[in-house]
Amino acid sequence: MQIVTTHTNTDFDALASMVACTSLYPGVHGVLPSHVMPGVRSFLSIHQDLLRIIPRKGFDPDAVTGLIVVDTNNWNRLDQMGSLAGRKDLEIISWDHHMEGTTIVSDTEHREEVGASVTLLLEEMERQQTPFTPMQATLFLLGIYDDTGCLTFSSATPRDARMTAFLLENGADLNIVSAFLSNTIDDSHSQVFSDMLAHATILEQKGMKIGIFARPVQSGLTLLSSLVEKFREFKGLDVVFGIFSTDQDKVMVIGRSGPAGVDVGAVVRSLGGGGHPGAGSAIVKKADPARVCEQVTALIQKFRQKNTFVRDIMSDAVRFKIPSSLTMAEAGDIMARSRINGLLVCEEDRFMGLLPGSAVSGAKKKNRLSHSVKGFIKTTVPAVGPDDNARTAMDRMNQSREGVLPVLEKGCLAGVLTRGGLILHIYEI
Ligand SMILES: [Mn+2]
Repeated sequence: MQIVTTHTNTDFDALASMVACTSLYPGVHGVLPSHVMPGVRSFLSIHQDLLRIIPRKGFDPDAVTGLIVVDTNNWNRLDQMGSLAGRKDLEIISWDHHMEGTTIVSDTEHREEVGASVTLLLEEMERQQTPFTPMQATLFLLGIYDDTGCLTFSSATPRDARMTAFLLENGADLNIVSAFLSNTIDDSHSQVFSDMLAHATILEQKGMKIGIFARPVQSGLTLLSSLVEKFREFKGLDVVFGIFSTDQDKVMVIGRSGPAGVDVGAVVRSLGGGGHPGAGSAIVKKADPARVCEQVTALIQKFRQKNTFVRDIMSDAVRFKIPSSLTMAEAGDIMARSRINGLLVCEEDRFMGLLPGSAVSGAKKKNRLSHSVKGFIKTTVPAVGPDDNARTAMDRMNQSREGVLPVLEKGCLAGVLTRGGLILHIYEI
């Protein structure tokens, strides 16, 4: 018997990939792990009879002659399939988008860095013109959306978007998709979330905002990972780690990070788990929660994403810098000529303040163009230091009306950061 199986805590990408395999490989049966995510559970409660899937419970691995593994490449993440690991006669095919932590050696490997495993399978199905139903299209789309945050995570690729279009062209139902993706939380999860709000430690290190929450929780909570993600969004953090202890010797570590945070996958792999740069988890057995918390804190330092500092993206202030001896008329000329909306006024190198374009038009109206710029400068303006990171610069830029941030070092003008310069950085042009 040839089977396809996937990781425990099965998510929609894993289920969708299994179902795609049952279409792509005739006669293959899906073997579903005992623990599946709640959204997947409720999807299955309605659709199970339409899928060629049997439960893990009561299934005999000895009957397996061919194995397809989807959405993982690690024996430990399968539901008790370890007995197959040493079988030399077994042909193994894998379809996966996890690039690290491989323990399953397969005969045929389809492994590429895309947002969802099912994307790889869908490309193959499109190529082979494998037929599928609108219900399956809907499940496949749930798989892509679940793993890519509806194509918003940085792990999403154009290939995932292309397959999204392919599925929408072939009957995927967005109403059903959104119904299953919205995972409202029950009272016991709400309790954990309010605990997080009250007790999480929030740190700011070199411009990276980190949240760490380490508390015991009751067992059986299945949506802890969405709580961690919701908490990150809610508090506007770069990275959040939830360290949940359910009993004395088992600690669950769940991490979520934005692009300016850490490589969560690398952190949790160091703890024996798995994941991507943006999301991952690990279960540490026989562990002291306080010790795990220390480990996570150290790993955050080790695997933080490369940071860009203001000094890397600032430009020379020469176009923006004027001496305080100029008149408003002279300053107005410079602004018009250079098409800039804010000048940085200095005495020697000492930064005095910013002269906004609006001050020049105001002076013109009131016939004060012959006055010195000194009386018109704004002395308290948003500014950055060369060692601030790009994220801080972005926050400050939000506060700047002129789109010009002076870069100050000990009160002196070290450079300038413009809106345009920041855009070039964000889009890596
Ligand atoms: Mn996946």
